[in-house]
Amino acid sequence: MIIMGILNVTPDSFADGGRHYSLEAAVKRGTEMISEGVDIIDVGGESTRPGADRVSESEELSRVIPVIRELSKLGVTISIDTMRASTARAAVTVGATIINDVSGGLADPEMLLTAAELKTPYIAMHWRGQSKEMNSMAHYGDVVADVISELNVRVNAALAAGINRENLIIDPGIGFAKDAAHNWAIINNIEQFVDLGYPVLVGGSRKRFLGGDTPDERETASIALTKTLATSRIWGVRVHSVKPHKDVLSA
Ligand code: PMM
Repeated sequence: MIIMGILNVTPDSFADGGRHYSLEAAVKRGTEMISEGVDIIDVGGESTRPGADRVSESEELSRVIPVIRELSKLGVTISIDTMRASTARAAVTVGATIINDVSGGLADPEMLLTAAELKTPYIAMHWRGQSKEMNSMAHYGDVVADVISELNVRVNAALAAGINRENLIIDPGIGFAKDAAHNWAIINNIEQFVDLGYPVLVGGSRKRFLGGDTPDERETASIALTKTLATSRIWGVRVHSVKPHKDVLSA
């Protein structure tokens, strides 16, 4: 199972906001993750925590591009966490090789076509709406069946836009328009997502459904979650700390 290390170059991400906001701090953390054995570094410049405001394209670019340019010199695989096609394109130009779109192509009508043209792997996450409104969208009949069927729609849209089947990765979008019970139902039925036939990424690290008052207090639960998921057939986990997750995988 691969470990995707989170590098949010933002002042306000829920768990690591402000910690890697300068170029220097972000490159330092990226270098640390490489020494800890990270497989992919996921660089993002826009917080998607519930209630967050959008950032402008120019602000997003000024946060992520210098960091990707520096880290790609170190030879690590980099994904760009963005909902904007233009940001994805700019990131790929300076060395990112994977596009991670939390909106699964819904936020920007150009995204799927851009990913198809760039021929990079594309992570399509389950999403129902922007951070400002997503908590009010957490209504499901059967959450597992509903998320699978909505993800299927995104997969078909991606294929129709010309993204190669081999380049598609899916993600159930833990915490996005979902309450704690929804998130646990998805995790407990994660094999049903694997059965769709695409690599599955799960991003539960330090999210609220794990309990605890602060993101840092959810670290132990995050590592336990990775340990549990390691017994499934998923492709990877998206996490804040790298070494503890690597350690439970090799234990
Ligand atoms: N979660 C966040 C941001 N990007 N990308 C994917 N593919 N899956 C996720 O679950 C996901 C994501 C929000 O968490 P963060 O603020 O810690 O980055």
